[in-house]
Amino acid sequence: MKIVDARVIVCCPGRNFVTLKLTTEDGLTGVGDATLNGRELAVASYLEDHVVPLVIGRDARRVEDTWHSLYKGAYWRRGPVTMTAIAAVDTALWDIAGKALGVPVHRLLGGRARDGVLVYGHASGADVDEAVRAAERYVALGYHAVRAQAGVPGLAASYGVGRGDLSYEPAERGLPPEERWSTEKYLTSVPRLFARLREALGPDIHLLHDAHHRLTPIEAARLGKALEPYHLFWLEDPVPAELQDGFRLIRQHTTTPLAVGEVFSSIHDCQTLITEQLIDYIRTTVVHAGGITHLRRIAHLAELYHVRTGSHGATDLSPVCMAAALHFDISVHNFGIQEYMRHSADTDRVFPHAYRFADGMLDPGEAPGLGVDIDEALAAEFPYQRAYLPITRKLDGTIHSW
Ligand code: KDG
Ligand code: MG
Repeated sequence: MKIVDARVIVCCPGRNFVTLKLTTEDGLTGVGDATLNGRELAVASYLEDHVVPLVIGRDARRVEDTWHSLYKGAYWRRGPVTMTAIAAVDTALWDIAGKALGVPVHRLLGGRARDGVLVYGHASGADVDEAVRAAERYVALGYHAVRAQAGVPGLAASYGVGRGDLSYEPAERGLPPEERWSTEKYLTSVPRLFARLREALGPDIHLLHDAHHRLTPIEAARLGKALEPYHLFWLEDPVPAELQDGFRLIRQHTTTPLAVGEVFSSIHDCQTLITEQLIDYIRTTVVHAGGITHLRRIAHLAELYHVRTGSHGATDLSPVCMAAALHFDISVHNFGIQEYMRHSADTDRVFPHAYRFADGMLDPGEAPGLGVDIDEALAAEFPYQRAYLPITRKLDGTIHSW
């Protein structure tokens, strides 16, 4: 089953997406997400210039062999650009494998291990009142888990705070906007938000929060302790994870569960955090961590250490990634939760998909393959637009992690 065509499609139905589409000699097609927010064209070039010539003529059935050939064959290993490109090929091959056998991909991954995929939505507001109202809207929509972010008094813009609807999109057209940050103001405001949320929503709704890599370990420890009375499902990205020793310090101080990994691209990025049980949830996802093949390896390692999965699922991961994530989520034993930010109506039209939301859960469906496609004619109506994520500075002008 030779691959005879490989196309890289870049489109912007509200935000930029890069999609790889493979076609086999018998006319089967498979799609893979290759979107790396703010650096999209680097992955498109990696695929077009270096990977497409390698996959044409390969046997589409050799998923594992293709993964290792692209990983080991490049000599230069890991990194988000490389691993996103490999993920796109891997995802498309799993899609083809399912279609060739007439079964959904989750059947090839061991079948359904649960009834549905628990997801969390994004509630945010300019202040605590608005964020609480947004969380109540999610609960009314049937969500059992809600991530909450609120504007920090004294700061003009805050990470995770959207523009009044149910979605949040940080990438801005043109050059990156700059935001200001104060750790002191943030640490004072977050416990107030969660006190109000527990009061409003009661004890059963799962509450999550993303610190977005902005704290030092001792600051994160203070936040984790302050949030203990509100029993969060997780505190995400408390510190930048390059220095993983920081997590040991946080762990010594708080029982608030920790999640990390959306910027990781390889099992080697998570190995210490998992094997030393320094985290509770690993957030690597299909598109940025080498595809379904590599994500399963990470999940199987994590299973041995009581670490569960919680894949990244922001709007910059296309519906192709979301579909692949759901086949993984429903089949892997140590699944924890899946992030679910609803895509725009235009994005949903460009990427028709079989997955459906009901009662706080997503289901990947039973369509052969991944159950997702790209409407290329429609995609062509939404050409690429330069866009960047914001840059953050402290109040005195020093650059800080966004
Ligand atoms: O591209 C960056 C976003 O995906 C990221 O900021 C979203 O942190 C995020 C999350 O948890 O969804
Ligand atoms: Mg995050």
